Amino acid sequence: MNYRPTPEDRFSFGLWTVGWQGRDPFGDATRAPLEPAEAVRRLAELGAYGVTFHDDDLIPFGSSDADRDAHVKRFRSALDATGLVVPMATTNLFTHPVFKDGAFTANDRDVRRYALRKTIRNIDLAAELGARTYVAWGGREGAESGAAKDVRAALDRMKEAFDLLGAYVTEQGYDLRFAIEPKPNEPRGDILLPTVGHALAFIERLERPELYGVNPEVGHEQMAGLNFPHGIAQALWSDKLFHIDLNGQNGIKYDQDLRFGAGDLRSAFWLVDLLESGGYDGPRHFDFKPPRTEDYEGVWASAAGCMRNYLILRERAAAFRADPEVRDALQDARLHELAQPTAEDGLDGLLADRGAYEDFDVAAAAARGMAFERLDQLAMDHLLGVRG
Ligand SMILES: [Mn+2]
Repeated sequence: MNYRPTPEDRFSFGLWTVGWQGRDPFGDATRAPLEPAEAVRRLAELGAYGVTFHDDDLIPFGSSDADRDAHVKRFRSALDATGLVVPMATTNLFTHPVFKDGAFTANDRDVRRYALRKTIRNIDLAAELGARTYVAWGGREGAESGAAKDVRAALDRMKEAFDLLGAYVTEQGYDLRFAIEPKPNEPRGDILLPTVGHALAFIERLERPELYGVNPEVGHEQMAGLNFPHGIAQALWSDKLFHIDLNGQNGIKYDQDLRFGAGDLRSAFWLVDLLESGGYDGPRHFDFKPPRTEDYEGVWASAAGCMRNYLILRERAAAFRADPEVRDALQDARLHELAQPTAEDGLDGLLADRGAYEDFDVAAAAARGMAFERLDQLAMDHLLGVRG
């Protein structure tokens, strides 16, 4: 295997990932700005198929209409020259100080109205560039203190914002769905819709729930100590995995945004196994930050590493599933029983079945081993590359 990515692998990158200059809360930029058109060319050379953007990544905040058109034109020519597509776009509602208390849930009504107009303006551009998914990450929607935010009122405003945006894309006839991106904290002390589960529950309260899904990010769920593949499985089960942000994170700490495969490698293995077998057909989108130690050579090495690790894990997961010994171990672990309904005989059948209770040998069932360790070691052997 050469692990060389091709457009068929559907790898995409945010402009803000390879374009991150390395500015962090403690230090200034370590890299010069990267022209969006240059990012497009380099990503295409590396084998990516798509590029995504926040409005402000492409068009610096405050640009005149003429400058805006020129930026879009340069970007579009780079897309045309390379064949890269724009599967997703999103809005920056967090960098400018006006959003210091949030955007859709800022206490100030004028800020909320401005945030909606800024979003709608970029939705028009997203649709024009052919994007099918519009991500919404509300990094500033939250609080550091108790009384400062009435969370129930804020959720009312959040619902109002998404309902308005859903009405807008419907009225315009855009083929565009929203993907809400959860994150527990950072930059706010606590962010609203902190996990995949919170977002899934919120979506069901919207006027057009079919228009909204989730865009889970590996590191964001892991910052909350959660099992990322489990969250993805529930999103898939709910038909709500509209998009995904792949990266790496080492446990519960600040948002590391490492390249995909760095951080929790076992979790990454199970994630790829799930994405490849679970019916997800969207982009494999990387939302990472090449560490600020790197120059641009390191940036491209980091981007290439994201795709390479995905392809290696995809191969390892396929080998794991194809291994006859794994099939035996899955049998011993009784996965096929979990796939069976518990009471296909219905409630009456269950209540009439003495074997289910009166005659059930509890002690024998309790004594059965589950044989999970052998199964997991086989996965480890495949992941570590010591089997087939
Ligand atoms: Mn992140």
